[in-house]
Amino acid sequence: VLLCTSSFQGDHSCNGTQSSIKALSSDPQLFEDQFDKLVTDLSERDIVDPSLADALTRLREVLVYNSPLGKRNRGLSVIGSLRDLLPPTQLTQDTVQQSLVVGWCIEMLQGCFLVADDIMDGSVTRRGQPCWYKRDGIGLDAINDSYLLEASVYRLLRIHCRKQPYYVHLLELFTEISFQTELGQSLDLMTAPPGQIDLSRFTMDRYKAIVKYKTAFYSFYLPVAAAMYIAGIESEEEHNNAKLILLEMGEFFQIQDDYLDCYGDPAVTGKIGTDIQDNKCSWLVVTALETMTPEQRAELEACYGQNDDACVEKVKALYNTLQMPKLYHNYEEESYQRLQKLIACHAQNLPHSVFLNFAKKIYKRTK
Ligand code: GPP
Ligand code: MG
Ligand code: MG
Ligand code: MG
Repeated sequence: VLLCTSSFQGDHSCNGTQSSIKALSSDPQLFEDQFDKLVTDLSERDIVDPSLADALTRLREVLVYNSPLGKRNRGLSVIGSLRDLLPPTQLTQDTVQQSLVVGWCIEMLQGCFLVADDIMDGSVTRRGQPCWYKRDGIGLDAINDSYLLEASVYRLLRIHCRKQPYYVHLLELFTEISFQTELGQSLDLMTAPPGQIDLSRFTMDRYKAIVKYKTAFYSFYLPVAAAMYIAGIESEEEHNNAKLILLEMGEFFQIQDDYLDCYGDPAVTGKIGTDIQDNKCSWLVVTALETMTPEQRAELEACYGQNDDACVEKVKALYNTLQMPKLYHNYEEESYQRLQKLIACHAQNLPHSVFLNFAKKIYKRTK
């Protein structure tokens, strides 16, 4: 047995002095402050075998490169949602602490997915730096690093939450949503086989299935559902209401991601688009196909899915001719209105601010 896990002490909370100082900080600051401690938990706590030292150094590097540098919307929305769900008098320091940890678990799960996704998509940069697998000496060893990020999620949940009544709910939530995301990634990949261009595959129905599973569950339902369980809200009906709204938001978020893949500024998004080269079933290609002439379709057929700059430029020129930025902005406005209605009709007992705050962060985003 290499890992000595028998000495897990269960939950730990910070001491009184620290708590009262931290109570003055903003949530993003509290969240930031937590990270180093979690890296220490993951790489030092309860691991006594000195022969693991090199592997633990690697684990630390993987965590530091791949979890804290994103926008942190997912991670921060656990504590954000919890504050909307519980009155301040019912929110203890320990619960705040646990929700920050769960937020980092979501950021680490996201890191696990992104490290793997960048290999599968052949991407070059992420969050303004080389993709992890592109770093010198890393390559496909990044596959194991992606597993390390996933294992980190469950070790943190165990260390910090295992005595809590919601622990099993969180475990089931994280495992089920990971499975859904992996199914979505399968759909994404099999709809984009390299070198096999078949535009008839790119339907809006297939598109919606891909994005619901690969993005919406883990990015939107997961953080809010986690906060609901922490707040003691277990009712299936309440969860289904939240899911309905959050999956709609997630669909919009991935449509934005697809739009930014082509039209975003890599200096702002931190990543260089690959969807055209990768033959992806992107919102742009699906929507463009709905309006183009047979001649334009033939041109697209000849250029899409080619790893060739001139071909990519031809596809982009076609998108411009078809006024894709205008179609996208119309869609964004419509989607925003639809979402406001969904919130009004389906939020029911849940505070609308849970959803409105999330919506505020994503509409009109540029990164
Ligand atoms: C986003 O797709 C979806 C994911 C990152 C989920 C990956 C899931 C796995 C199980 C690995 P994307 O490729 O459009 O994202 P990006 O544009 O950020 O590369
Ligand atoms: Mg990708
Ligand atoms: Mg992908
Ligand atoms: Mg993308």
